[in-house]
Amino acid sequence: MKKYNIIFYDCVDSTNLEAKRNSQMEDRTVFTAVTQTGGRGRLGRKWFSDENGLWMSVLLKPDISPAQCSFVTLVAGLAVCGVIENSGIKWPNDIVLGSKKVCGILTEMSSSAEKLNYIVCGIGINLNNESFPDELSNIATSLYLETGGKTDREMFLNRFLSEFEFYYSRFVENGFSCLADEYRKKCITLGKDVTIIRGDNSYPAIAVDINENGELIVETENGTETVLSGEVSVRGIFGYV
Ligand code: BT5
Repeated sequence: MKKYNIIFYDCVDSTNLEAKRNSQMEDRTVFTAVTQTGGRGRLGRKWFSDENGLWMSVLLKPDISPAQCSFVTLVAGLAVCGVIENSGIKWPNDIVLGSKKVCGILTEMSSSAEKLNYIVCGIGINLNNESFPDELSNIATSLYLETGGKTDREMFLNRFLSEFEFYYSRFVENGFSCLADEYRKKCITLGKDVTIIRGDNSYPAIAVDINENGELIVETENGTETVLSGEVSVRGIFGYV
């Protein structure tokens, strides 16, 4: 396996920000912290990051186009699912255990014109939380809450990196299409009634497929639509999943 250079911190604002501040470092450098004071989700949302989880960001410098960057979220999702038995992927970036979110992924990139400078793939996994703040208790779960066992952070990190390298190297060499079938199998969104939320506008749809570009295909009353990641939120009609 290619070597990952891992940097451990007690506390940072956000491991994604720390990775971006150190983007001159080598490909496959991992920034991980026990706690984050400003953990970030997508679209400026907050990510709850106390001392019970694994918060990490992987700095990557692949020879791919900026347009392919969003695949890295899907690749990381497959890797997390490889470590957490019985978990599934809520397209595109949540890992679900039971019926709640155990992990979120935030992939960011820097590019100039057609050239990718770097990707930072941030992954947050709730490991040993015995409870969550009220506002998250309907959405969030931890490995401990679902399995009853406590998980060693470093052991999980090493297992994750070996799964990540497995999927990531295949993606960089052959493109996402070679992983699309496996992603479909893990994707719990497929076959579900969902609500597509585009800004202020929301409407019902049925999620029917993930295409070779990693996009979600939905059926709406106006026909078939392709949904790009980052463009919309997808919610099950009966709740989070
Ligand atoms: C995400 O955003 O799910 C991406 C989360 C990425 C976190 C990692 S941790 C390491 C790295 N450093 C960072 O600063 N970030 C990355 P999104 O899909 O926007 O979901 C955010 C929503 O998830 C919030 O609005 C809450 O509803 C919920 N949430 C917040 N903290 C949570 C937690 N610990 N577990 C489960 N759900 C949470």
